[in-house]
Amino acid sequence: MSDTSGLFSVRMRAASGARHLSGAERLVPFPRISTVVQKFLDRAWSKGIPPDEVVLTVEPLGDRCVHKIQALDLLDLREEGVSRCRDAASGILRSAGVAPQAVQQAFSFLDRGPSEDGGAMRGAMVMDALTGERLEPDRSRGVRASRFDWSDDAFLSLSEQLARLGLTHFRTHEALALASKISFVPGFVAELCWSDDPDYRAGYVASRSSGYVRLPSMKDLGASSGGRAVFIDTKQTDIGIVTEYLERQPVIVTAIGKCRTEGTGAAALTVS
Ligand code: WAQ
Ligand code: MG
Repeated sequence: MSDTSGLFSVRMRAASGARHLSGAERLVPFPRISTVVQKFLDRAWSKGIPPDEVVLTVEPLGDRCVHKIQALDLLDLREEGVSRCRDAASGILRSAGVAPQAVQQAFSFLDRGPSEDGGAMRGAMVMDALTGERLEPDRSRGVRASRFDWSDDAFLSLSEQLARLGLTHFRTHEALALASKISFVPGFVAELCWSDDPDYRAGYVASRSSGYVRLPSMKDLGASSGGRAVFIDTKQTDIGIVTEYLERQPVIVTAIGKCRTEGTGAAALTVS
């Protein structure tokens, strides 16, 4: 082992047959790898369904430069009920420049299960923000963002801020890092996400102008469909550039944005 000073990308994905069950992602120095791997293994087996394959990858970043970014601001929008949450999400996506038909397409794919067989994908859909056309070459896998993490300091401040808002689930921390990386994709317009886990109903929409807007009920309890849609402006970028950035560009979130909450009433939300 010659170089233990640099960072390593540690990744996990668990599957049962062709079905994606879970995945996770960290960027850590060498001495932390074994702890992270243990946590990932626990996580792979913590789902209701035991995986029949778990793939762990440990990869040095080498000399590739790491982008340091600030997290998106987080707004916890305490909207009630699936239809109000979805209306708020659609409004924010449209204000960010996603055409109504593209918004509608994304919702219907996420409701149905965006993979070709109607299940969850490992990665995200990448959609033309104007037409809703899906651009990812493999429509069963999607494009999986990788090589990102919080810095220790930023993670601590975030945990403090989110705890004040009553948000303590690891998914919120992970999703905010991922959404922040995605928001720096060249030609990025907006993102829509909710979990494919039947017992996790929260989701979010994100754009550079709205920040990360968390919504508590994007689907009914027990529904196992979900996923991510990344909307891009195809005049500014293409799927090759987007995929390279999402999969390969190392990103550390070193600073947090503002974190706040707002009661019901999407109309009160101003998105510039
Ligand atoms: N890159 C691209 N797409 C991904 C990635 C990734 N690294 N990880 C997950 N996905 C896609 C994939 O299609 C999954 O099926 C889908 O997203 C959902 O992933 O503030 O937990 O890990 O509390 O189930 C929203 C957080 C939680 C709301 C999202 O997603 C909050 C969540 P999950
Ligand atoms: Mg999941």
